[in-house]
Amino acid sequence: MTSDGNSMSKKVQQMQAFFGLRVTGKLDYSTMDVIKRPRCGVPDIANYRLFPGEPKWEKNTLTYRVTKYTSSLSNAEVDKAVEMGLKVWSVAAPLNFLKTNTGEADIMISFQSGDHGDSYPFDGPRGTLAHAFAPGEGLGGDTHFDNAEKWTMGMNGFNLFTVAAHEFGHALGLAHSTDPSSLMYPTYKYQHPFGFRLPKDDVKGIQALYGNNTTFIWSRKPGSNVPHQPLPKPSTPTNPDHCDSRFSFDAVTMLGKELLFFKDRLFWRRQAQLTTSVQPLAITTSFPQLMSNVDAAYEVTERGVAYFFKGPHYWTTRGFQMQGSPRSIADFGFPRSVLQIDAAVYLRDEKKTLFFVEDEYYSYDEAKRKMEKDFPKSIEDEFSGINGRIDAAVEVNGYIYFFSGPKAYKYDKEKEDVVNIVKSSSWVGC
Ligand code: TQI
Ligand code: CA
Ligand code: ZN
Ligand code: ZN
Repeated sequence: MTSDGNSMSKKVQQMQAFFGLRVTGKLDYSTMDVIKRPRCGVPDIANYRLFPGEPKWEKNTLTYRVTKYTSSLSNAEVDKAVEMGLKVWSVAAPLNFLKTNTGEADIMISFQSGDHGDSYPFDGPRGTLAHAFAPGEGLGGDTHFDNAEKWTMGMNGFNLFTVAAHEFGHALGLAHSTDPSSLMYPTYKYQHPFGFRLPKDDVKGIQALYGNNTTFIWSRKPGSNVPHQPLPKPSTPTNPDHCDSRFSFDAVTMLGKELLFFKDRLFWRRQAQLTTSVQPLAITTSFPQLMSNVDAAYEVTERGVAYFFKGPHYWTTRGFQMQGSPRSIADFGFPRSVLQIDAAVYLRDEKKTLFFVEDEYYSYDEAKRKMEKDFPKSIEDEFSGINGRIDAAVEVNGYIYFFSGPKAYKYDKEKEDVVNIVKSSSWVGC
């Protein structure tokens, strides 16, 4: 259980405390009961363990906050290690993590020395490295790191990403695994943060608690290299697959006072302020020229003109009225290499349209009708909290909503950060 193998009794005590057992420091029957597990070599046997009572979070979006940093690393390094340690879990299960800098977060993270008020004092260098509380109110989910350790971003000392990823497993409800290749196996082994893939056993564990995420709709644009799997058949006729938690959009735009959502051959229209359930229509009923699979759309409110993008072409409309024939997206000043746009959003105050192409974006000055110089820029660098490809984007009440796979991010331009994440499908009444 320990990083250095000594102080067995202390470890037993600690484990007993974590499992809510009587703290004796001795390996009695009830303690053995908790740790013993069939260790058979049969493949495909799950080795992960949950905590007694199987505590888990009853919501998918959790907040976290680092309240006390360490002198071993810069705050930015700690933030990065924490973000990456959480991401390990959010790519495996439908979980979202939102960073906050104020108030009470679900997962309060801090570096602590010795006694720190939770009756699990730290023990100086080595021995206990960190601990996390299982999901729940108050201390639940909170994660403490022993400030006496030499925390590093590399291979020397203790790698913060490695320990954080393990602790967050506990904070989400996973106990230790008996699979030596798992992240939740109780032996420290340096894990390289970049390109880290959560071992199978840990994936099984987190999905046992939160269900499975799905990787497949993340990039479903034509030309994307991810193979398409059909969505599973809806279980009831009144539960069409746009209510599937994996549902994503192709394009979203305002059109007059309405919001339009496009997906394959369908679109939904709803009032911006209402969240009543809406029925999809065939795109051909309103925009016969577009047919299906719209890549991006935006409206320049003041002009009353909207633009729809599909491959290297775009169409112009006034409301639902199509204007003329399709033109080339080269009109906007894109480099020749851009043959398709992922998403577009018109920013009303700035009078600029942002175009998202793979992991970069362009800014188009609608007043000058000119692409701005110094673009493209990296989406990840400029929009904190947004990563991966963007499917669709729209501005409503001054917030930018980014749709990326099954997730919709509410982005606050002033705070320069994501302030909420919901399921994309919730925008069409699911
Ligand atoms: N801290 C223990 C841990 O998080 C706390 C602990 C001991 C515990 N027994 C437990 C938590 C039983 C839940 C259930 O595992 S630790 C590793 C290791 C530690 C150990 O400081 O010993 C890591 C912290 F062993 F996996 F490397 C992080 Cl990664
Ligand atoms: Ca220690
Ligand atoms: Zn603590
Ligand atoms: Zn552990």
